[in-house]
Amino acid sequence: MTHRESLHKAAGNGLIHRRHLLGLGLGGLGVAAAGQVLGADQAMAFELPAWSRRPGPGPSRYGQRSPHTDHIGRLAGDPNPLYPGGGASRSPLHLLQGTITPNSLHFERHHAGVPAIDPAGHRLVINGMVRQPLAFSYEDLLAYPMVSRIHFLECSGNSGTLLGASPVDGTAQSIHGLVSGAEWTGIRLADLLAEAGVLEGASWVSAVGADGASMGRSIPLTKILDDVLVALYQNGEPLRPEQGYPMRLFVPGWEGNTSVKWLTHLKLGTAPSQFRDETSKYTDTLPDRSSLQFTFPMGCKSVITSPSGQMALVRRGLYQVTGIAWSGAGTIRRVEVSADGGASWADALLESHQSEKALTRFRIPWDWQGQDAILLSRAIDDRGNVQPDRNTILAERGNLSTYHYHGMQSWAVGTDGNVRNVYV
Ligand SMILES: Nc1nc2c(c(=O)[nH]1)N[C@H]1C(S)=C(S)[C@@H](COP(=O)(O)O)O[C@H]1N2
Ligand SMILES: [Mo]
Repeated sequence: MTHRESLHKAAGNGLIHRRHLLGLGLGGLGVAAAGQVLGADQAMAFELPAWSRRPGPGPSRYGQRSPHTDHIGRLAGDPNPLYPGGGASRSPLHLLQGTITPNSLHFERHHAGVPAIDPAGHRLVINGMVRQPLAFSYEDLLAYPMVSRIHFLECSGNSGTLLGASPVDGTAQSIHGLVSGAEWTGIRLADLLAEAGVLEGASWVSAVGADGASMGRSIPLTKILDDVLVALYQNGEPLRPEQGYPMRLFVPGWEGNTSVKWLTHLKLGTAPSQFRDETSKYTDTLPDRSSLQFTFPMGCKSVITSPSGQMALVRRGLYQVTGIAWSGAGTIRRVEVSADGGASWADALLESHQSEKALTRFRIPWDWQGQDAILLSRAIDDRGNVQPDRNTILAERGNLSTYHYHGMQSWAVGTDGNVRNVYV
């Protein structure tokens, strides 16, 4: 056993203990770090680049990113003339760090495109089983007290391709990019309902959007009173039109479809409305052909975003294996990583703040010396939920449905350094 292995091995095939990310440094590991050691003469030769020699442009009204980062974008499917405005775009998970998705890169899912809503002409109506039906303008809502919460949003169609018979040659973005994280600010719907006065016996709230799809979803009143928001702001600025401007329902931890955008109507009743989006869509066909309806909380899940599908490791040495984890049931407590296809596991460092129904960033150092490897991650939440492997999901649910996949992702690293999606 080499010095390196005996001191720092956390699990098989090169995983290094996460303590080396906690201020103890990676310097003593004897593996090549990425930086270049400067000789005295090179330091002398350092010259001021052109941009340091003169002032640049002054302040601007609305910020733009560096032109050197404009390869970072959402990945949209091709438009379908039979489905105008329909479709999705995916967040570039493999090019982001941290846990907050910039608004311009938040994933999108629209059933009839983005409506051009003038807030002056928009109303939110609350009626049905309430003492006094109410209508709110955007201005009315801005007068209410608001709360801010950091949460993930995930489409239940995310990662569904992993239920397919053979692994697609995809990226973290193309396979898993229908999840994003943001700080959502808005009014607790419980406060608005208290004003309308919920009548005895009401148990469901039906929410409808003002888009061309009139998308609707029914949500149990217990969840609404627990933590649902009428969100008006995202990461500190008014919602983007793609995310539901001027207002959307935000249902923490539950399948993205329930967070109805461009929210215009909330009706209280005693039963779900059986909208199209909760009958023909977003139900799971089970092996016996029965339909499982209302799978609300998103499962405990993680994905390694780097190294990930279609990346290439270009040098031997030290890599940071990093990714995101989340659970619709609670808070991520632990993420384990394997580099040998699940034979051995090491705890990753949870480097970000951990909170309820929010993305958590994990990281672990890995020494790659040109060997074959299969990288996997496994999330565990504070309710004891453990992310299952793909075979367990298939055994339990079959693959007649492509919604609600939260099994593990395995990335194979070849001796040539190429990374690809595989099944183990
Ligand atoms: N009114 C309306 N709300 C909607 C949708 C829609 O098409 N119309 N799409 C839903 C789906 S399927 C998802 S996953 C989320 C996506 O939210 P985002 O586009 O802000 O990421 O919004 C949901 N709310
Ligand atoms: Mo969705």
